[in-house]
Amino acid sequence: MSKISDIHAIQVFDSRGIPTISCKITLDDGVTAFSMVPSGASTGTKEALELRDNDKNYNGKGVLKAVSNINNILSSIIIGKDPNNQNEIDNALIDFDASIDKSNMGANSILAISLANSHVAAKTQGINLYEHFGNLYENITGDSIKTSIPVPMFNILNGGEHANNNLDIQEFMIIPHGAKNFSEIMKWSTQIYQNLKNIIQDKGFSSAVGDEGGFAPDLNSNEEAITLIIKAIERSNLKPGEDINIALDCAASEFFDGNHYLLKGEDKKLSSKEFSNFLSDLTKKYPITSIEDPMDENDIDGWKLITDQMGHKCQLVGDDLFVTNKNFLKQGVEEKLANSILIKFNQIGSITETIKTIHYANVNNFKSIISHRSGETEDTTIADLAVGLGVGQIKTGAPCRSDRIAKYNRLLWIESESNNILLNE
Ligand code: 2PG
Ligand code: MG
Repeated sequence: MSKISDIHAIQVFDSRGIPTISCKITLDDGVTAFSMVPSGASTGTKEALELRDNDKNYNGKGVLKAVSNINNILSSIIIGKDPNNQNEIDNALIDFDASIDKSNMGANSILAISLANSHVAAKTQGINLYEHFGNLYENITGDSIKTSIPVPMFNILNGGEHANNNLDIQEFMIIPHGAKNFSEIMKWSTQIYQNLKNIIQDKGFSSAVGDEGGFAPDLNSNEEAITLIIKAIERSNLKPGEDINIALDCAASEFFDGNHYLLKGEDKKLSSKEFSNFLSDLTKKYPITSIEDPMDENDIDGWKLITDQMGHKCQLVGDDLFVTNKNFLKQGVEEKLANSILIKFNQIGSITETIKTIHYANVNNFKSIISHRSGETEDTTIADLAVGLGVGQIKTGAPCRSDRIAKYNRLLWIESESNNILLNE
């Protein structure tokens, strides 16, 4: 078996021009692989710590300390190990860091190694990365998994922290659930995207895009955003509700003042109950089948209330609420908060822990959605993760901008090369 012979990291830049880490692992048989780490803007407070330099360079956002932790400290723990033992490698890094939130070495340093290791392990075995992730799931959890191509949620209108406009809701997404395969999904979503662009321009709004590639016009209300999307679907000769559903990510922690949800764009100040009713009314008028972070991450009573009110008919996704952490998910399962979890590996900081969280969700009938961050790179690992673990859903932005499209293009290749992997139903 080949062993890890070298690890080297450098500082690179993400889709917002902010520093991040890229890591290269070399094996003694000469095989090499790279990783790049993503970064969020609307982050949950309980996420693992992303180590930044906080000095005068790069507005404090440099990651040179984290890079040096890889090159000068963590490499010595990992060199000589068998890359196929992802579990052992991740645990060695986590144990060495020894903090709850990976704040000693930085979750970004640990994840950079964890990701690069999964790539190099797949390469040296001569298998696809998604196959390797499927094998890892079975080895780590003892349960089997069925690979499948995920149905995406395309974020075609951006608001909140991801855009400089007046929309309070962060993401307005389309789910092409009626398509027969992934190629058709891309055909439909790009058509809708282009039609939405024309509709926005015809109304005299700017068609400049936000951080995740969706348009970011100043509209009169959050509801207007949904009506424009419905128009774009119909202009594409597709049927809202039948071919295409709608998903929202409220990222509600960003507009909760401790007591109320403040919809500044439409001058509304709503209690948890009123905001839950506001969302419930939208689901009655439009084919909205998934709502992420409809409540603030600490508004546990609000989460209970909305899960009780809508959990039986709508996917309610905990992102900031669970931060991909099995312990917080456990609390959610026990207290009946949400019914699904958003999975972002940099919230927890390693592949092994990500797999364990997804396994816990599977066992407890929670759905998992693999997700990008608003700060992304050309790294496409999440596409393979979604396929290999067969979770059925992915969100990785609009069908626009290479940092987003790279993941969708990877899924097109997987579909074209593996006839036996079908779209998740
Ligand atoms: C989210 C994500 C990704 P960020 O809230 O779901 O869309 O945004 O990476 O800024 O946390
Ligand atoms: Mg979110």
